[in-house]
Amino acid sequence: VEALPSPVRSAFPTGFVWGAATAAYQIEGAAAEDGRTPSIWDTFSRTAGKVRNGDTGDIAADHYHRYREDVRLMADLGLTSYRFSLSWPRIQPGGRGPANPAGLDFYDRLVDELLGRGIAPVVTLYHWDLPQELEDAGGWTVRDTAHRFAEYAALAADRLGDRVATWTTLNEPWCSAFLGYGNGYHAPGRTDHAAALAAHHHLLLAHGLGTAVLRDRLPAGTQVSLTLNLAAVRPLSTAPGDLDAARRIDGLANRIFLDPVFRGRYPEDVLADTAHLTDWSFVREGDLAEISRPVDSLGINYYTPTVVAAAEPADLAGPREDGHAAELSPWPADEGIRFLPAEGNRTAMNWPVDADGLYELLIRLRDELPGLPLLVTENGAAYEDYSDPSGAVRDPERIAYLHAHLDAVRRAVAEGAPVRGYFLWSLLDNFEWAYGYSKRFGIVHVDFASQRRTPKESARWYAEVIRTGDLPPA
Ligand code: GBH
Repeated sequence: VEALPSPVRSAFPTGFVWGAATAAYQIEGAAAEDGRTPSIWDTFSRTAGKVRNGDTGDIAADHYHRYREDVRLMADLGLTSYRFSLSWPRIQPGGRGPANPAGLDFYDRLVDELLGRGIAPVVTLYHWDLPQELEDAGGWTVRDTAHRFAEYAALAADRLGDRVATWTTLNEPWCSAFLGYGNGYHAPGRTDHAAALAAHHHLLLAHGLGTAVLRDRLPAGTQVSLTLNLAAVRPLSTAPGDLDAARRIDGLANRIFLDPVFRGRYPEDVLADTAHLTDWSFVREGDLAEISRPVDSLGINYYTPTVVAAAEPADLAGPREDGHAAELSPWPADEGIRFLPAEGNRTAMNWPVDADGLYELLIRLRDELPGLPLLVTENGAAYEDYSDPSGAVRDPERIAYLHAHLDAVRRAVAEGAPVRGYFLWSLLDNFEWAYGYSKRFGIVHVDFASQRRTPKESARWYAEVIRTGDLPPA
């Protein structure tokens, strides 16, 4: 007799990719070794007042020297894939000229170590560490940086392309543009919304030019992708002002990426909403054709939903619910919009836990981009760890968070969302950007004094999910 199909809620699809993610500046350390030059994050973290406690990525989790041990940890977890980023200033110091062989050697060794343990590498070319020299020449606000990125992509592809089957051009260009150049919470710390919109366009152009280079140089069948931190935008109510606020933020968070990449055009309403900041003359003929080159999948990073409403007149002067001062919004053209916290428990980042937002996003992408494979390239949470006398590191809230979000993925898959895999953020506690080492996202605890790694309870929980291909009873 033929086996009955298993009930839809019982398991993830066969072949589902179980991963964990990291980024170069957040874990590698070795900031001045083997020819690496500073990136904008080295400069930013050395600038007083930018990163909590004056933390830098100089040493981070020392992964540059401990990658073998870290890959062993991944193998112990049963990961089938590992998503990491390449450090541009390690591979191409200064962002121009020939490759630095010593920098490429590191990734070569890492890739071989992963493959030797049956773990598929997923490479992100750009996770925010622009070579400082390129920032000095204008950074992402100038067009040339997109061309420099394509050149860097070629150097990486030529060395690693024979063994890396999945490539992502950019991680979260929203953050690079709007936190980097809009409110300055991230490197390079500029605060100019017109510059942020130019940066946004040049990042997308870099994605398109980089995609062309990868297609050209990589073996047929290599997957090329882009990772976006799309927002699950919800209006506070169905009042027209709240609905309009949701339309505008959906435009600036989602459609400003999805329309150019997948439809070859910028959304008219976003162009109109931002017309007082820029005339968009940085968009040249042919750019949108470049930007909309086909990709093989879309990566989505999701942490918490975005709830918006029309601002009451009194709100316009006061501090925002999300803690940002009104004058320091990352969003260009968000005048008159109020950001509110979603319901739900808060993580250590103060981000509300709301797994339905992930489900909603995956269903939306199922409907709007039919047939495009999706990857959850980041999802996870920062919490305090509790050590018990046996030395175990307990993190029950993280387990609850992961359970709820993986259940959301499973529900979306059962309803036809083509989600091919899930990468947990993060494998290791690491340098959490403007929060330095004060926030821990890892399922493996890192003692930053001794660099000792201790898998948390969430790591054992995740290993069991991977082993069974299913979630345990809640
Ligand atoms: C990701 O960024 C990064 O890819 C990763 O490197 C990082 O460590 C991880 O997540 C955890 O932070 O309050 O107006 O800025 C996620 C960054 C956080 C950006 C939430 C958008 C909400 C909008 N996102 N943020 S706002």
